[in-house]
Amino acid sequence: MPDQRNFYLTTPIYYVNDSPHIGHAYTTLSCDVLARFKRLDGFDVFFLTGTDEHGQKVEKSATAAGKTPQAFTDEVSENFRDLAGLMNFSNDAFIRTTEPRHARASQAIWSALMENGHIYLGSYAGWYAVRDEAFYAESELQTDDRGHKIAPSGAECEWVEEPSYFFDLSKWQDRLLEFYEQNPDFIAPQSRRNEVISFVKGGLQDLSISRTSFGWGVPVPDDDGHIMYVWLDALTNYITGIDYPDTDAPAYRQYWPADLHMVGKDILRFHAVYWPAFLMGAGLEPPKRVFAHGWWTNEGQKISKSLGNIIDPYEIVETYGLDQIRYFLLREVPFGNDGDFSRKSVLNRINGDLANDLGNLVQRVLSMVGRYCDGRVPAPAMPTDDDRVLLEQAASAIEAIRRSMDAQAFNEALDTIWSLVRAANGYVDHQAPWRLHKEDTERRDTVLYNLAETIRHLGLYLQPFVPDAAASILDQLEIADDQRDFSRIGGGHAMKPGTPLRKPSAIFPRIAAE
Ligand code: ME8
Repeated sequence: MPDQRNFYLTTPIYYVNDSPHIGHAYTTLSCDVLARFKRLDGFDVFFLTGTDEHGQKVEKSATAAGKTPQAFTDEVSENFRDLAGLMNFSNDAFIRTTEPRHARASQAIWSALMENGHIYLGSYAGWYAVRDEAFYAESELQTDDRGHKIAPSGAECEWVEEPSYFFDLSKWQDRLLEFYEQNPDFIAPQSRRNEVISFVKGGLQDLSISRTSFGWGVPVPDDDGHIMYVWLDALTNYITGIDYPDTDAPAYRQYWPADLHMVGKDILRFHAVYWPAFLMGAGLEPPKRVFAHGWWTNEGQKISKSLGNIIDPYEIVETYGLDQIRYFLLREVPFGNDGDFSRKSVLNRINGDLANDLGNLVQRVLSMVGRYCDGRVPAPAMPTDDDRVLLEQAASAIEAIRRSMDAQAFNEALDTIWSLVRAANGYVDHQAPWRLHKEDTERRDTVLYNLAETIRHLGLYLQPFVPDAAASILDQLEIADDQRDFSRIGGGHAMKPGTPLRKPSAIFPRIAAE
């Protein structure tokens, strides 16, 4: 079944008016880990990220910067490309919504919706929040003490009255509910799925999908006076990236429907309600799954530009190290929940999980191999029950990890890996190779061999999460680059006794408290 081995996943495309911060890094990181995992597991992966460059918000930021929107977006979209370099993201492509191919795709989906009778011309009179690029019903808003209307997200709304094209969203309630019913895994986590279902059950209103009061967007086909609503344009990036409107293109045929759209909980409604309706309306298949993850706060406070507490990925990577930050972000909170970034918890994770548990294990074992075994992989003799239990845990961990990754439970996958780290540390203490060195060198070699094999498995499993550290572990075991995918798990691919190893080097040094 060759087509079962494809995996297409996407990040949101980020608004270029903001500098990249920890929230953007987090979403793309979660996709990066999954993309790396799937590649190692034999999938043909397409991992797309990019920037959302149209709309009123970006136009306003360009004006404030004294630049044309095009010059402004050319410049600032680079910041998001650079983030991928900083964070070691392995995206296969980077899409910008100002590319000509994207205007073509957006106009094509518009025309398909028009032909299928889902778009009509009317006029919009209602509330709009530029910050969210979203329309709100009066009933959703609160009035602040200055008399301004405030959206549930906290964004200020303005009154908009203009001619507008509408998408007939009100007609989609039953079809969407039926779709959610038939595809119980479409929205995750479960609590978010319930939220979306009750929102749709509450009734849907037709959606304004064009604007006339400014010009920075994709022109509506056959009507120069309108540009497309930025969310219709933005969502379409997921199919532009695989060559829509050419639905016969190899990329489109191979990768659509997408396996996963990863998003923050703030933009779930767009992805789980509007997007499948647009796609079905245009005669296209909806994606397989949308996962809405939680929100990071900074030392307990909401992260916002106005509070001046944005966490800069460059600063934290510089201070703590890249793999350390990647590990912290994925380990600290059950994926899907909100999380708090606190320097104290970062240090605890680094010094506890990484330095004490994992780093010490690798360092201890490899130094003993260096000292006792002349720096060569020792030869094992007959295994005991303890040996079999450890090696079996090492080899079978992949099944639990795979299940967790397929559920986007990244923290659970790391839990499974750390159970193996703990088992290996327990085995070292219990078997005491330093004692065997004096009493029974054959047994000593067997124990160190089993530990090296366990560390090889740890190195393999850790690759998606902490790619540099995992590469260093596998390098230190002299595992060739083409021996690092998950088909190498288990005893059939075990290390060859006698292989000379290099002098061990530390992977996760402790960090002193600030
Ligand atoms: O919404 N914690 O772009 P955006 C966790 N262009 N994640 C966070 C976060 C935080 N504090 N802050 C931001 C847009 N994010 C649209 C998307 S997609 C077709 C168009 C992440 O730049 C999270 O993934 O405002 C959130 O959904 C996304 O950044 C919003 O990015």
